[in-house]
Amino acid sequence: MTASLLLFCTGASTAQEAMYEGQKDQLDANGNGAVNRPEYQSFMTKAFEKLDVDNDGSLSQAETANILSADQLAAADTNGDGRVGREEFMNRVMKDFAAADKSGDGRLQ
Ligand SMILES: [Ca+2]
Ligand SMILES: [Ca+2]
Ligand SMILES: [Ca+2]
Repeated sequence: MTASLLLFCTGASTAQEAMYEGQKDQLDANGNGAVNRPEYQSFMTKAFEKLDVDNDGSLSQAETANILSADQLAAADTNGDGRVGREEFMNRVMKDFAAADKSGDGRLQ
């Protein structure tokens, strides 16, 4: 099972799916009908901040309990410290973006 951290915000199973489930308005900040990397990145930065309730710059198991399984957390936790740091989170979600961007033009639409 792959961890799509977009699950954090949408409950959809892929970034692409999320686009069709009403998140697009929020992701598409400039309203041009496509979501580019900077838009996605800033959306996800906000998502991270929302999830990091104790504000320590990383997501603990407790903070992600409702949205990630232990396996999904472990997949995102590349340095194995049991928490998903900001960098780990952003790496992970940008990989999701790349995977969803099938045409490879840097935009989801
Ligand atoms: Ca846009
Ligand atoms: Ca935290
Ligand atoms: Ca970590």
